[in-house]
Amino acid sequence: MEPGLRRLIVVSNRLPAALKKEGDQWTVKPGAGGLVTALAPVLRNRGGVWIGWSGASDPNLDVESLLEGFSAEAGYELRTVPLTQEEIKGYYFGFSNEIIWPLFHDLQTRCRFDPQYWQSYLDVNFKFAEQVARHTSADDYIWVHDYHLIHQAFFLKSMGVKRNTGFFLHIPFPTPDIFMKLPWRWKIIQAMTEFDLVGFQTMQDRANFIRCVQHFMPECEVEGDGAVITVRCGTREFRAGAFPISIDFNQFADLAQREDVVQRTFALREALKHRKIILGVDRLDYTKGIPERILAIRQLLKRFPDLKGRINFVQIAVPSREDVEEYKELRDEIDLLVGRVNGEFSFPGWVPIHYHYRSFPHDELVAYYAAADIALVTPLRDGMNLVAKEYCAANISETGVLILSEFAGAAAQMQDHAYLVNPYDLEGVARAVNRAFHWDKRERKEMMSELRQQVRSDNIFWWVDSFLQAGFSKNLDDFPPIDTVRFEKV
Ligand code: GDG
Repeated sequence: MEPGLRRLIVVSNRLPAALKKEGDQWTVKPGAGGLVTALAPVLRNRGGVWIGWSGASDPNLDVESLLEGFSAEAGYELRTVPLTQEEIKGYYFGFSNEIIWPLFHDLQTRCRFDPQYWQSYLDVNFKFAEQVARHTSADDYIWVHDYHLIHQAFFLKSMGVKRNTGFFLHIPFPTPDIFMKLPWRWKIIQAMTEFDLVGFQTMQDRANFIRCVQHFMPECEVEGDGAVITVRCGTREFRAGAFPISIDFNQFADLAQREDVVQRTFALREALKHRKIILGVDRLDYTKGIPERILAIRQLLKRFPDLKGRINFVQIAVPSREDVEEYKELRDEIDLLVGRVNGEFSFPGWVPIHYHYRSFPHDELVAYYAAADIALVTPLRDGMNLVAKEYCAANISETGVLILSEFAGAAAQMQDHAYLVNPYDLEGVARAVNRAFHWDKRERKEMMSELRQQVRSDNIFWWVDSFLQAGFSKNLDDFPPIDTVRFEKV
């Protein structure tokens, strides 16, 4: 560790490595997401610890020893928080995924406000906080991730453990009228204000949060109007910031240029007879707007029949939360819709929708990005949406068009050069795709090169730096506004 650097402690629901049982043997698989890529060097350099659940719920398993080898290789420590099946059910599947996830995505009718979930959420948060207290010291910086662990700072304080804490919410923060539906709204807001820094994806999310804070604590005053502001509530103060997450641009751009990926890209275009490829890539989740997107493609083919035989819509849906009934129903709904639209329009030699329900290896995904003429990224609501950014980074020909939901956090940064749509407006999405289909090359290049420039500069490393700087720095002027605010500013 470099002298003078504070140790970084990352706390998240899952560790950056997952335990999997293959036959009788447990193996450790490293996580591959952008967050791990960005945080790993910082953790190595500062000396760090990642605290989270390993994914195993067998009480007899010696998880710590299984992770030892991984820790040694990764160059930072991993500490696991053991959870029982019951705890996972209440805290993870229950409170996190059946209450906070739908509510914060404006889908309150999907919430199940079961009081037992709340108790389990508190118990597990306490368990996490105990581990954080045990494995850290007062000089460390604690960075907590996401909605599963909102009560970390609250419990650390209640144990009398003094730490410098930051929290980043990866999902949106809803407007007060939606947030008010949460039976535990006051406790959640209060717990969020216990962190020293609270980070959001966009200025709009932060504005929503501040309005909720001021509703419950009218004495709170806001200072500053940049990307990071100070909130004073009597003698206590904390910071709130907007830090739009991003991707490792070079990783995607380099991969798209690798010889075998270039060949795979060409093979994909060949297989689809050089028709224009419209691409959707999502975890199979009801927030991502997949059924609406398929209906928009149907509308496209009805309204613009000259496109029949000239486009292919490729939807990659990665299995997610497969044990949950609602996700099974969504899968069935999509199967049905794909079948209907294909049944309605296909003719010999052409099927409009190619639907893949599985996870692709990273390089194959990049080949799809590079081959696609149009990316259709139309979530009903999304914290950021990394697919929008990955598509741009991998689109090395700079001739692709990004059609983006105005309800994705990414829209705040990308609105000037993406084609913004309302995912509920099927006619509007169909018209956008038709326009993108006919757009001339010069115009597409202009837009895509601007988008790529933006993702290249505000990448995942910039994101980590800005958050940590806000966690450590004293001067608010270091944080000018970072994205254009479409609706409202605080
Ligand atoms: C949450 C927030 C926020 C997808 N298909 C494959 C595959 N993927 C990868 C993509 C991308 C990731 O999954 C999806 O990221 P998103 O950002 O779109 O969505 P969430 O999973 O909902 O993430 C979101 C994010 O946190 C970060 O803060 O942006 O708003 O909801 O990276 O590449 N990866 C591989 N094969 C696939 O088939 N290997």
